[in-house]
Amino acid sequence: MKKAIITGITGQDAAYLAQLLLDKGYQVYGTYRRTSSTNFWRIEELGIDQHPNLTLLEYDLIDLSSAYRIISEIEPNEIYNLAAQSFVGVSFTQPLATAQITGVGALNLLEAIRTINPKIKFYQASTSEMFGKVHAIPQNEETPFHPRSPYGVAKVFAHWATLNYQESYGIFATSGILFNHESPLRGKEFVTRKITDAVAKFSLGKQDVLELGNMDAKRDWGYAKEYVDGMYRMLQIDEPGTFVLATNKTQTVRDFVSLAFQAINVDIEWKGKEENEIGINTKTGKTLIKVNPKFYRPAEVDLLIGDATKANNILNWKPKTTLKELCDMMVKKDIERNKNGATF
Ligand code: NDP
Ligand code: GDR
Repeated sequence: MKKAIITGITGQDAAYLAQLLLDKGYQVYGTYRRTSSTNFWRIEELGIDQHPNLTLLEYDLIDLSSAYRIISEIEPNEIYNLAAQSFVGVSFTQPLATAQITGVGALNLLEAIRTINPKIKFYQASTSEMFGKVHAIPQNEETPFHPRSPYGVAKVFAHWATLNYQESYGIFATSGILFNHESPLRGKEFVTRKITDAVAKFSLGKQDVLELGNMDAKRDWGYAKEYVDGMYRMLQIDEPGTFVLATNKTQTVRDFVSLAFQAINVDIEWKGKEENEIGINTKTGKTLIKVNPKFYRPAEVDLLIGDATKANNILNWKPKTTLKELCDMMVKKDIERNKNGATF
């Protein structure tokens, strides 16, 4: 039986990846950091929290000694490093913590692998945020990095550390440069879920106005469940490498809002510009969306659109779910949760 460690089991991707690996017969070790109220709602929703082959372990990415401990105790075949301080906005207010967790955290694991067993395969959760300022469209494995946030900077460090351990020590260390991927398990601080949760609340008469930041940002949004399958595939081939996963389509935040309201049969008309922009219900004339500059970031990533040709050719990976299908799925789930009084 293959053994895999997945860091960040309380997060979106780790929950889906754990489900996928359990289905494939793996023994899965999901790590979480100790907090006063650890929340396992995602693995509970997927119905895998009591799975006999899933073990949950305390582990903080910044604690090198714990990396040694878990790797020597478990002797895994594969490690998927999905834990991170992953919210770009927060990285501007907590840049040092982000550097430690998101950047050095990956190096801690690589260093433990190098000394304990260099045969362990390692997956690093890299990101399209590393591309940052637009230098090429669409972005692929050859596009230069120009990160625009402390989060992006920390991820570039972790990405190069991964490649460096691959080149220096022959470790099977792979970096997946994933573009935004969403799902009903997305955290509410991220814009898609913030929107679908608000739309659900509107439909139930629980919210009047939704405040957002930059409406013009363009993102390449895919479905998280399909992206974790890409991660798995990256560790099953003969050689380590770097792979972009993306849909090759891009939409603005404004487009996503319109799509989410369409899911409850409300059409939005947009008026004004930048901080004066509002979104109005075409039937009632009521203002549903306002811009609040408090959600703006000191530097923004304006446009992301990825080219996943390499992943398609080598991994036979292709995204299937459209943004409309994804958005409908998220709104539907949020309506159900809000009806049931769920807080997550
Ligand atoms: P989430 O924010 O949902 O999950 C992040 C996880 O990291 C949580 O389990 C969190 O724990 C954990 N974590 C945070 N700090 C620490 C720490 N110090 N020690 C141990 N664990 C910690 O992220 P996603 O599932 O969306 O993303 C998975 C990975 O992929 C992340 O590394 C992210 O940066 C990256 N990524 C994500 C993309 C996306 O669109 N989703 C795109 C590209 C890359 P807690 O619950 O306690 O906060
Ligand atoms: P991102 O995701 O920064 O791309 O990082 P997020 O959903 O936070 O922002 C996407 C875009 O929407 C704009 N925006 C808002 N964002 C949030 N969170 N809240 C708002 O109210 C709001 N209004 C507008 C943002 O400015 C931005 O342009 C995600 C994370 O999952 C990272 O970990 C991952 O690496 C990248 O995707 C790829």
